[in-house]
Amino acid sequence: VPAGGIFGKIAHLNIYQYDLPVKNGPYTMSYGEIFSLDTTLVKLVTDTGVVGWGETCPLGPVYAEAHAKGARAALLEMAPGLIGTEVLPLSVHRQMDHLLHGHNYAKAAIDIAVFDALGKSLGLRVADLLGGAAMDRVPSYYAIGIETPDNAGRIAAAKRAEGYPRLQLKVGAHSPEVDVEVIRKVWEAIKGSGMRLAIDANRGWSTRDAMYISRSCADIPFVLEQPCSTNDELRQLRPLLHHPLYIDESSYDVNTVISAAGSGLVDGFGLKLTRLGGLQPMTTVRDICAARNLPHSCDDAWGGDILAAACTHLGATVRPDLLEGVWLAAPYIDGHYCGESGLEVVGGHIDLPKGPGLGITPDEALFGDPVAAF
Ligand code: 0XW
Ligand code: MG
Repeated sequence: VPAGGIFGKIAHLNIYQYDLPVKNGPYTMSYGEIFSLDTTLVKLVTDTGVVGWGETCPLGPVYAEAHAKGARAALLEMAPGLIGTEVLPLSVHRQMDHLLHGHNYAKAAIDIAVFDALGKSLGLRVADLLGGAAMDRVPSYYAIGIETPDNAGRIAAAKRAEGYPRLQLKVGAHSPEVDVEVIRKVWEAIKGSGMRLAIDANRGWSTRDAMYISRSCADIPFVLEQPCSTNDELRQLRPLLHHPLYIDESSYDVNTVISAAGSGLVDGFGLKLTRLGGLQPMTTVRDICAARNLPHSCDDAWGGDILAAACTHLGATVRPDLLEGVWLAAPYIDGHYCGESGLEVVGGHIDLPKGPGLGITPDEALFGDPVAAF
């Protein structure tokens, strides 16, 4: 047994900043467009010499209550107090909560690095640490941005041909009438294929708009994802909808998931790994959803190969009939900072990495000097 506890203690933490330009950008949603993302990477080294990597990458400063510089500030706040902590998820989460209240999206980067290091110490994949993989080829889904009706239909047909089992269509930037046209074009392209469809307004509609869309498209079997901003609006809206209701942005943490699931507010979730605080809390949410038979995705808002691997490992452990897919930013990113070990979506699915931990190896030289080292 290595010195310093069961699997060693955190000896060093390096924090890196790295830019992820959007391939053929911008990435568009109801509230705006994004041309490049600012990601933060954490390299954790244990006193036994094991290295774990974590990442957090807010989708710009508006998608959620999270932003890139805030992530790094939170990590700088916690890092000194984390040195010497046992490399065990609950020990590290309790120590992080002792050092800083909230800021799940920053804590998630440490959480992921701990699971990566622990898996490497044990020779186990992260999926095995989370209870075991139910699959080795994980379904993904593709998000179509804000597009004209014809363009959206064309992209939907292309993703159907690629083998994606599910599509998400971004709406909420056009008028509701044009959004209905876009939805109908996408449905025309995929109906009969067995592909599932989510319509995601990213909080962009009023209850009035959401009711109009659901009534106008009552014949199309999609799920309505985060149509409005608050759960109060969604409680008012829910009995008036012709479609299942999923929440994403307003599933802030484990508590709001428990309330939404327990009160029957939702039929499912679009879940974000870093918003919930990392693999440890998201595994709790996975099991709450299983207890209530609530389908959900296993995503993050953006991120490179480290977040892609973390979401895929978790996604592989979800009860297959409840998994809505693992969304990756990889199709919108040029290249991989993990080189050959980087994850790709092929035929609409992602191969679960085989190696211990996350099963990937970041090319540290790409990141330059750390913005901080402890
Ligand atoms: C489609 N996602 C998982 C990725 C985008 O960053 C936003 C998010 C969503 O569902 O809102
Ligand atoms: Mg969403």
